[in-house]
Parts: sequence; C-alpha cells; structure tokens
Amino acid sequence: MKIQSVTLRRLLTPMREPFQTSFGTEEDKDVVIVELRTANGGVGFGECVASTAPLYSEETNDTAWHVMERFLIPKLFELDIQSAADLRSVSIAFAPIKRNNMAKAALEMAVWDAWANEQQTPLPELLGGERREIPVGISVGIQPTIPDLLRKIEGYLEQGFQRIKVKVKPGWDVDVLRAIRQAFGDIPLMADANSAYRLDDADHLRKFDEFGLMMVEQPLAHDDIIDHAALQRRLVTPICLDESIHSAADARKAMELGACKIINLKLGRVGGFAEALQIHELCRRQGIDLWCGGMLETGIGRLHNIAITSLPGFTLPGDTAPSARYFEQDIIHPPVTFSAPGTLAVEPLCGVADRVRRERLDAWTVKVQTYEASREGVGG
Ligand code: OSB
Ligand code: MG
Repeated sequence: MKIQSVTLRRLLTPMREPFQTSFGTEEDKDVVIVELRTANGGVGFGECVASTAPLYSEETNDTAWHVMERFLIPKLFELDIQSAADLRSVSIAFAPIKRNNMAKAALEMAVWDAWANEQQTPLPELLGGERREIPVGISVGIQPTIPDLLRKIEGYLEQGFQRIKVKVKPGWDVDVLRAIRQAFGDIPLMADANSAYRLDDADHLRKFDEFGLMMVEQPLAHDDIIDHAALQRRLVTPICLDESIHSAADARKAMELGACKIINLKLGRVGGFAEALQIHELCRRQGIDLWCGGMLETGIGRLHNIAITSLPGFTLPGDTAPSARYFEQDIIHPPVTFSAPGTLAVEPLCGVADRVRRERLDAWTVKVQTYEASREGVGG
C-alpha cells in the first residue's frame, strides 16, 4: 500500500454544551481531520485530539498541523506497506520526531484505517479485538452548582451509563462526591482531577477514600510519576494515570514505581494504534486494569476508540459515549448510539470512510490543504 495523498481539514464543529475541566472550558469542537488516499483507491480517516490551547498537553491544533505538514506527512509518502505487520512501520518512521503524539496518532491511525479499507478487513479484527459489545461510562464536566450536577448525573444513570466520572478540582471535590453518594448510593463512581493538585494536598486527597471511588484519575502534575507513587502509598483509592502516560515505556515505569493501579489509554496521547497495542500487552501481562479515555472526539475518533476498546485487556468501562452526548449532528452517519443501555456495539467496519458525511465535513471546514506524493513516491 502506497499513500497517494493526505488532506488535512480544520473544522469547527458545534457542540451541544461546553465541557469544563479543572484546566478550562471547551465550547465548540476545534479539530483537525486527516483524510488519506492510497494508490489503489483506499481511503483512511484519522482525528487529531489536540485542542485550541495547550491546556491538557503541550499540543494544539496549530502545532499538530505544522508538525504533520513539515515533518510527518513527507515520511508517509516513503512507506510501502505490504502486510498488516508492516503497519508498525508508520510509528517507527515517526519515532525520530520527538513527542507530538497527537499529530503522529492522527496520521498513524488514518494509515491503519486506510489499510482496513483497502484490504476490506474490519478494523477491530485488524487490531486483535474480540468483543462485540463494550460497556461505557460518561465523563461529566464541572457544573455551576451541585444540584445542576446531580440533575445531569440522574439523567445519565437513567440512560444506562455504566459508570459516572466527575471532574474535580480544589473547591469542587469532597462536597461534590459526598452529595453524589447521598443522592445515588453505591453507583460506580470515579473522579478526574486533570492534574489540579500537588503532593502537599495528600491529606486533603485522603478524604476521597471515604467515598469508595473506583479510582481517582491524574490527581497530580501532568508530567509526574514520582509524586503519584508517593501519593498512592497514602491513598486507598486506586490512582489512574491519564496525562502522564505517553508510551508503553511510561506505563512500565509507572507500574514499577507503583504510581498507578489503573491506566487510561487515549490513542492520541500515546501516538496511535501501534503504541496502544504495546500498552495493552503490558497491562495484560501485569494484570493492570486498562480503559479507553476520550477527548470529546467526533465520530471518526469515536469509532477508532470503539475499535481499540474491543480488545480483551480493556477491563473497565471507557469514556466513549454516544455521539448525541456531544453533538446535535456528528460528522459520521449513522452516529454512535447505544446498542443497549450503557453499551456500544463494535461494528466490523473496514475503516470509517463509508460513515463520513462529506457535506458536514465541508460545512464545518475552516481550512483545508492536500499534500500529494511526488511521482517517484507513487510508483511500484
Ligand atoms: O481528562 O479525560 C480527560 C476531555 C478533554 C480533555 C481531557 C479529558 C476529557 C474527558 C472527556 O474527560 C472524555 C470524553 O467524554 O470524551
Ligand atoms: Mg483524564
């Protein structure tokens, strides 16, 4: 498989409601979508999960576009993928470029998606997925008041979401968790701090233990594993790392240090499918719980999250909610919906291209650029 062209599109997609975390608020979905065409007519899509501002990680949609255009897309035109095993050559080709994992993942996943499309192999099968259905939870942003939050949670529980994750930050934590337990009893509940605390807050964080949370996600700095290990020694609540884990090597070190008992995997944060498979292997070997996080993806990233979550090592409900939780209209049609309450079907899609609605892509595009392989790059 040779890559013929890569189109980058920057979209502004209307979201149903703003999403607030400890680091800021996302209003509309600002996203870069990759569309890749192969010399044999295969089509692959990928989604870049960077944001407008570098608040979750250092990447933004502007930096991702720059790194893809200048450094990563030229490498794609040199690849010649002959087998599924060769798909790993994408991340190997990208390895000399440091970090920029969201930019890498958007392209890497588009190549895997194009291979699934060209070979007419379902993407979940290509990844080694086994499950036909996956359980999902929901991530609930910070709300103006506790009653507002309780109303939202009540609605999500009625819809069947299999666990509730609430965003916390200093000043919006212990009282919030207590109110949730009082209102809804022993529901599967967790908290995500998006690195809002410091090790000095350990005594405060120990108060979380009384609520029997499934886990507390990324309480400390985005780039830390050492302090998380110290904190885990003082907490009963299992720590889950999100922001701190960029690779299988990071995951191994975090496990060795005892910095977490659970890992949230985001394909964009770890650079794509190949690295995700290595983290999945490692977690299975070590018996560490793993689940798939979310970055408020459009349907394209959402279908990729579902595909990876079909692997057996994803042992806890993920954050991949149905499209309607985020968007009035998704750029895929039909959108992602529950197959049963709190459950998504893993469809045997041979890449996501057939689901993408081009008129919606076009309507929301604010910038577009196509890069073509040079003639000598296309031959063979
Ligand atoms: O920390 O998991 C996170 C959204 C944006 C940035 C970071 C995070 C999140 C979420 C939402 O929690 C997950 C989703 O519904 O896609
Ligand atoms: Mg998180």
